[in-house]
Amino acid sequence: YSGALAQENYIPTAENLKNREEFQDMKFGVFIHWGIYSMMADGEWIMNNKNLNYKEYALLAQGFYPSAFDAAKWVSDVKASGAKYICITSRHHDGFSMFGTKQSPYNIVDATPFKRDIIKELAEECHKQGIKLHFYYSILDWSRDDYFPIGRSGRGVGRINKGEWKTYHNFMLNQLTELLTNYGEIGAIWFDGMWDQPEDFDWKLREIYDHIHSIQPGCLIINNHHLAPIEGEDGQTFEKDLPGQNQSGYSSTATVGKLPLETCETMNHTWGYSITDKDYKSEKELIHYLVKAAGNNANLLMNVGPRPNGEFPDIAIERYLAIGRWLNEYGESIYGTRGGIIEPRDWGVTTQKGNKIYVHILNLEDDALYLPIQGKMIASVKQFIDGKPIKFTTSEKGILLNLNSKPDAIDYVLEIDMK
Ligand code: H79
Repeated sequence: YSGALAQENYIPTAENLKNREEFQDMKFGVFIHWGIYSMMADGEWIMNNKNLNYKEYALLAQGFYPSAFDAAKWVSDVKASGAKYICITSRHHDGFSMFGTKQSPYNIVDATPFKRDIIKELAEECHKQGIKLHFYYSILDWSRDDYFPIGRSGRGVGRINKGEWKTYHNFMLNQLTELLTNYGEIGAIWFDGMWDQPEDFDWKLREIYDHIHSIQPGCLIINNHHLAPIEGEDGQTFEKDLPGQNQSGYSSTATVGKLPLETCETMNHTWGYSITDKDYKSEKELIHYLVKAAGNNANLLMNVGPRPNGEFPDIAIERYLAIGRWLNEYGESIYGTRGGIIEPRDWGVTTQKGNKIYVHILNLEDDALYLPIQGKMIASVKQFIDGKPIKFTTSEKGILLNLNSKPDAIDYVLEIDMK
């Protein structure tokens, strides 16, 4: 955005800065992709991928009745996973609002027989059970004529370009007002979809960002644009990437800035519910990704796509509970930590908190490990799980740990107490 506002530096409030620290301390969140697309059971992009006429697609809403939806169950399952926050799709690319909005009848309260504001029920349960709530919000829209011009996606779905960007922009501002006034304290607004327009497109982001901060100054603004942070943002997220890597291929300029970091990932292959995709990452792979995120100084936001009836798929619950059991034992080496003083390695990562360094050994074929930490700085090295001391020898620049045998735990964690 090249307007006058862009010249001014954004100065986050003290509350916002505090929230950034708390956000980083949480380390693990649950992403929820749920919408009327869930009924098609083939991911959240089905309208685009199958070139569905958007008016016919919209009729799906009339059959949306998630009879098993239970916000209390969702939030207690999330808590059992060890996650500290939820980010839910308030409105995805299809343009359907999963909350009770006055800005368009195309929403869960007005367009479905269910008529319940599931975002309201979820917000109340999150506040009650002490889970932070973030809202995913698509900045592009495949249903509205005033989302102009039609971008790279959502073509061929029967839309007419009317060229009323201003009304679309106001629509978003008004919806954000609703999201930030009707549901209590919101931890973050999480934008997605900027890739839909050319890079020089003027989204008037700074107006949107300032609008959000004028309502809830403490609310973090995160935008999944895979660019360097833009003025007004409070965090940086990387879809399917550890910060700075470019495995997803969404960006070749994924500059890692100084803001709190997050990575989001799917357990299977789609974000929205898929009835055919049962290829779930293993418990070990998921825990490794969480640990690697922490070692890269980032949170992990791990997705679930609930069924059309409102339940989390059984495998997703199993995996969340497995992560939760692991965090019950090892959480101290994850929560509240920051990326370690040693850069991520092939064998694993380090995290740190206060005068403690946690060494997370994920893949090591040896029974010894060299760490570039000066021996004279070290008070003790022990196994995290039982406090058993680890012998080491010191060289000029570092220490060589004697592990006795090749580590075989999912994550063999050592605790180094620094002097
Ligand atoms: O909400 C989930 C996905 O639906 C959404 N982000 C996560 C969190 C997402 N949308 N798109 N993508 C992820 C990947 C983007 C692919 C693209 Fe393209 C490749 C955009 C531009 C090039 C496909 C091809 C769409 C336009 C051209």
